[in-house]
Amino acid sequence: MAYIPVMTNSYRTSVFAASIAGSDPSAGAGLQIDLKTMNACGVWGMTVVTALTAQNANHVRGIVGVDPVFVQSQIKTLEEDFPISCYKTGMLGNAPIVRAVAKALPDAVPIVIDPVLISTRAYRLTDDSGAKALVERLIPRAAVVTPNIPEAEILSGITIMDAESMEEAACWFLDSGARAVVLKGGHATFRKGVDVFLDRDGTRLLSGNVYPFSDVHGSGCCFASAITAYIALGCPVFSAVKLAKEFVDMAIRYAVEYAPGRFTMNPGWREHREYMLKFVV
Ligand code: PXL
Repeated sequence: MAYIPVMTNSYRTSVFAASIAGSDPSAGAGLQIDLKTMNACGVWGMTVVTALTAQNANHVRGIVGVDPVFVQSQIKTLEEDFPISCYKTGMLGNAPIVRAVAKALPDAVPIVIDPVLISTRAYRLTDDSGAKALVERLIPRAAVVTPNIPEAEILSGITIMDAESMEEAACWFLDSGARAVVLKGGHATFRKGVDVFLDRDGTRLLSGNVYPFSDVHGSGCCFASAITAYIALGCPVFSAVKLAKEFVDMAIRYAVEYAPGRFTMNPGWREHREYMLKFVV
């Protein structure tokens, strides 16, 4: 029997990031894709569960919210042991959970807020009072907030129908206290695929590739988790957003058709690409 030396890596040398979000058992979105993304981007991802969903590639059949006191306890317990460098919030579900998260999060740590309200298949994931609490309690603390167009419309009350109203909606997030916003252009009927990034230095437009699949499941979760990982690793917010766009572009290019005609993000695109080069080419 051979003696195999093992390289150990002290947890003190790891960089930690945590996602506070709902579970998607199909692993195409929610906590599961967040964890895969953070891992692929080089940080140790952690998860705080806010809700359980019963869902597959086509339907969300049920949602059960976690007791807000227990959500708070999950965050506080992690904080006792781990120097978490950046938090991400996703599906929070309702106002009591949003308030519990706002109370438990430490002041000094950057927070990336993906204001998840509606699923890719149009199921409501956070109710109206939850959306209101998000605006009052969490958006003012965001290092960056990453709404898509329907979410920005619900939160800001601004109808987005052209480039000008999109920039007006982006400004609304800064006026609400966020330090930066990426308003994603994937749902736009004008200037499709162009995101608006806004911080106190002004507006920057970020364009990306447009792919032949529509609504790839988990794209918003994957994007916000990649931003979270890069901020945890020390990137300034705008650089983290640009790197996350590159990561997401590849995760879409290697999207997995996990049910007929249903595509989901592939944060494991690097391994996938290596495998294709080794065995398929
Ligand atoms: O993609 C948004 C999203 C976020 N979080 C959970 C989800 C979904 C979409 O279905 O299920 C738990």
